[in-house]
Amino acid sequence: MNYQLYLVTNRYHFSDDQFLNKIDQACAAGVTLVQLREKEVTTRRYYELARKVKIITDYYHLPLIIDDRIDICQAIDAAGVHIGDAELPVTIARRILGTHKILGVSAKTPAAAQAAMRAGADYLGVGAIYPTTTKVITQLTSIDTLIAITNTVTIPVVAIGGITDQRLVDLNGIKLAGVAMISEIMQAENITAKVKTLKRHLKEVGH
Ligand code: 3NM
Repeated sequence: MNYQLYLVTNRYHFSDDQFLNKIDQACAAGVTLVQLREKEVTTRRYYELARKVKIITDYYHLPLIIDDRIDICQAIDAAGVHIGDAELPVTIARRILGTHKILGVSAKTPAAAQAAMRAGADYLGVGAIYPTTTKVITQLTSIDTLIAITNTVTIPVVAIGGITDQRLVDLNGIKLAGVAMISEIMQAENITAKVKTLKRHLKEVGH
């Protein structure tokens, strides 16, 4: 798994075609994995969108992670699931998923990160590192806490929340597997140019 530049989706006001097009552009330009993140949609709608997104990620040989929903992940044979505190406990999610699917878990403290790792998480999402304009229930997690988490776990850590191209320099030297972004990529005027710039700057700051 390559977590370097993790695109998390948000549909905003986009039509399905626009939404899928944006994901396609981001994949073509170099994001390394994609998470389909849907809230407040029916199961059928989530499933149909997931199927369409998986056709794109399969084309680019990129893993697709499904936010929250183990059943949707299994229904479309996605690479894995990302869960937070409001979902099933990590051990139960792992038991249902089996060992071949990726299980990502949100963690905001070193203790929670340790617990998630021991319970079977494959990677951790840590945030929100900066205030985010995206509709999400979270709280800020300081850079110091992010560093403490990277120092206490042996699984990959991905930073999320308000991360922009300009802020990548702040993450210089932190043992991250990658960065996850919604608005910086989904809302970019030119997604291809944005993703290419992000990739270049990630390399410059050692990620
Ligand atoms: N999870 P943006 S912050 C989906 O803190 C998500 O766990 C977060 O969106 C967490 O890149 C967040 O637009 C939103 O700030 C990320």
